[in-house]
This record gives sequence, structure tokens and C-alpha cells, in this order.
Amino acid sequence: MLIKIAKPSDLHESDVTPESIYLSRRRFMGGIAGLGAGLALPGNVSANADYSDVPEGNAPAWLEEKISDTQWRAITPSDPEKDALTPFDDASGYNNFFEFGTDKRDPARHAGSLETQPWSVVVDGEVNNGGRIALEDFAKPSQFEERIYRLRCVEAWSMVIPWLGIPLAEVIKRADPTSKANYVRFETLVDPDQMRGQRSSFSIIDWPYVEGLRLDEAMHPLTLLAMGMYGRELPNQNGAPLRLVVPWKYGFKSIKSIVRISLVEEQPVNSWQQIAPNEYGFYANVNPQVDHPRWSQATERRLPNSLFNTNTIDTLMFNGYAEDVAELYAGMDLRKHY
Ligand SMILES: Nc1nc2c(c(=O)[nH]1)N[C@H]1C(S)=C(S)[C@@H](COP(=O)(O)O)O[C@H]1N2
Ligand SMILES: [Mo]
Repeated sequence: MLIKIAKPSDLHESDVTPESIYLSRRRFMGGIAGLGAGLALPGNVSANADYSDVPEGNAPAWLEEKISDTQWRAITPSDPEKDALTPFDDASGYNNFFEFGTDKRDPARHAGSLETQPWSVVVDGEVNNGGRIALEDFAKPSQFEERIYRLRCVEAWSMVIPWLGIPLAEVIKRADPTSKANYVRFETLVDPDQMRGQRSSFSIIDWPYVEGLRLDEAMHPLTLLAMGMYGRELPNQNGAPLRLVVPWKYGFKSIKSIVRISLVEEQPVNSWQQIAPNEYGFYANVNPQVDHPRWSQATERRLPNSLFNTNTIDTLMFNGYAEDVAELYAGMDLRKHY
């Protein structure tokens, strides 16, 4: 298991390496004393824990409270050289979010107008306990966790992002799926008034943006519903107020600004599969051995980079999470189920 979950008070100095722990900004600014007795921090942790460059957001009070209550840390090991945190400015300035345009800078330019408060999510389909629920109540029963994950886009660029959120598995368990629930289907908001990319008459996406997971993928402990990143709430361009993060799959599976989560019997058709089924499949597991029909997937350009230094690194099987997730696909032909 790559996830090690520990209470701060359980951590020992040997577990706390600069690349493996990042303190939430508020906790950091509140001082090390806030971490509780018994935890000795190596002196160099604070350099990495420093989110003070990250601009203040505008989170509602309940979300501020959830974030400052992020007491459990899932520590995913990372290569300190290759997997340094992507600067916040890159993670929030270079995005794919077609609801706001197709240029990488469009989401940062145009998503600010999206009204994310109040927000509610519909949980429906093959569940005994569904309905529409305010995001605050949706988040309330779960403890926020911080997860530092690689994000690998199918376009062969990648980042390393510290997310804040709750395991999707907890949400599904609360919904109490029926025996017919085999898949989970997700939908993004449709609102052309707020999402200018949805007003474009030549958009290739048939809105809403849809994604899906097999139930066991959705229940996997790495699968996160994020409501924050870098110690604060999500910027709109990153999918506020609620987005999926599935770190072993190409980025397009990590659907943003979710309004509906449905447990379903049949495998959903996700948006990119609908647009180009020969290029994008349902599974979309990161796989350096299975190329996209138009480009290699063997390497990736890790951001930040430039024309002069593309910062190209090898792509890892299941994006580096094979030890945790390979068993989900035992016996499957991954060339066929791309
Ligand atoms: N609703 C919606 N979700 C989306 C997308 C999108 O266009 N619309 N783009 C996807 C793609 S292709 C990627 S790579 C990631 C990018 O996430 P980031 O901008 O936070 O890095 O979001 C995914 N989620
Ligand atoms: Mo992507």
C-alpha cells in the first residue's frame, strides 16, 4: 500500500521527509506547536510546507473549518527530485476545463465567474440513500485528508499537486448502493450563462462533461473527491467546488465541478470516449506501453517547463501507483481496454 495514514501525533521524525509531508497553510502559519506534542519536525520540512505564496481564496466558513481540520495525512512516497510540488501558479494557470475554453489559459481567465456557493450534489441511481445534498452536508461526515498525487494528462504533460478532500469510497458507502450498482457516473454542471465554453456552437463536447469509474475503482482508497489544494479551497479553474482525482488514470477522468454522482448498472460512456472512441477509452489507465494513436505515451513533460527545457521524464505504469492498483486489472488486456 502506498498510502500510509497517520495522525500527526503518530508520526516519527523518520517518517516525515521533506518531500512526503506538507502542512496545511493554516497549520503552518499557526506554528509547529499546533501539531501536538511528540512530533519533532526536521528543520527543512517548513521549506516545503510553506504555502504562504499561495493566494488566499474565498472559502465559505464551513470549508475553512474542514481544511483547518485536515489532521490525517496520507503520505504517498515521491521521488524528491522528480516529484517536487508543482508551483501553485502553474497548477492554477495551465488547465484543461473545456467548459471555459480550449486554450490552457482560458480556465484561469474565465472560470472566476462561476458561482460555487451555494452548491449541491445529487446522488442517485442504484442507491438506497440518495437525494440532493448541500455540499456542506455532503462533506460534513468525512475527515479531510491531504494527498500529494502526480497528475498525468493524456496529452503527455504532468504535475504534482497536493489535494485536500475525502475518499470517494466514504460517499458511496453512505449512499448504500444496491446489488445492481456496478459503475459510478459523474456529471459536471451545465450552465452556458456561467460557462462560456458551453455557449460555443462548435464545441466538440456534448454537455454535460461525463466521466465514469468501475465500482471497485471508485471504492479504491486512492480515489479522492477533492475540495481543496495547496492548503486552501480549489480555484474555480481546477474544478471548484468538487472534483474527482484518480491519480493512476489520465487527467480527463478527473472530472471537475461535479453536480451529480450516479450509481449505475451499465458502463457509462465518458465524454472523451464519445468524441473519439479509437483514441480515448473508458479505462484510461496511465500506460507508457500503450501509445495514443497520434503520439507516444512513454514520456511526459513535467511542469513547470519551457521550450528550452521540456523537463521530459519517463511515464510510469499506472502513473507510479501500480503497486496499489495493478490488481484491479488482473487478467485484462490493457491494449484492448485503453
Ligand atoms: N468538467 C471537466 N472536467 C475536466 C476537464 C474538462 O474539460 N471538463 N478536463 C480534464 C483534463 S483533460 C485534465 S488533464 C484535468 C486537468 O486538471 P487541472 O486543470 O486541475 O490540472 O481535468 C479534467 N477534468
Ligand atoms: Mo487531460
